[in-house]
Amino acid sequence: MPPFLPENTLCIATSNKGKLREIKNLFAYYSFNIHIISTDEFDYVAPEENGRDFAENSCIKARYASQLTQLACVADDSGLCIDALDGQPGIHSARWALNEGNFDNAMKKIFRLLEEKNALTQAQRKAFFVCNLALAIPNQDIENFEGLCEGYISSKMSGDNGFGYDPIFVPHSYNNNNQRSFADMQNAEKRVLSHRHKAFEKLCQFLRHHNV
Ligand code: ITT
Repeated sequence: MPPFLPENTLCIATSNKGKLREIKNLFAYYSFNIHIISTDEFDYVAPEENGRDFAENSCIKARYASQLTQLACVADDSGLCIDALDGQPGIHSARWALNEGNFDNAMKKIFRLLEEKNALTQAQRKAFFVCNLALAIPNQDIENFEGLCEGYISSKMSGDNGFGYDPIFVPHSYNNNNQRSFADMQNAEKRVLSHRHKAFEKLCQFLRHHNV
């Protein structure tokens, strides 16, 4: 029987170095017997993300990469959703940073908007990260896997690890009494708690089910 994944290879479709590092680490941690490559090895320019939600956007990216490479491709669409800001920046998380010039400015904008709303307590600053992973395999139906991580927006940036909005997001966790942000955590600790890991666990189950 031919392998479930063409060339026994899975290609990670992203132009975001932080995501790529985390997804590669997840594949290494779960030790699959497949080749993991990324769209860095191809002439890949991310397509326009004009979907209405995370799932539509991850499908757009995975399908596009799979057509380009003729390989099984995993794409990640993710973002930070803040209750007091009606779920923003949400699917526009990357765009906010682009429009503001960088992530520091985007995080400052979030602080400013929350202050304007007088959202000062942890409960008022509730937020969650979402990750939707899409798996596109040539000539097969596309699959989606989603994970969430709940927490709140801190009052100042903290930590040098991770990427993107990690310095202002404090995940809820039994051993996070001292309110560390994702950027304060080592890779392994973020990996366990993260939205990306939760989506990845579902992807793993699917791959194992198909004897990958
Ligand atoms: P690709 O589409 O090429 O994968 P992107 O950066 O444009 O890269 P998205 O459209 O999914 O990716 O945007 C997600 C945004 O949310 C992006 O700005 C990330 O930095 C941020 N983000 C996603 N997961 C995150 C995490 O675990 N920690 C911090 N920020 C995160």
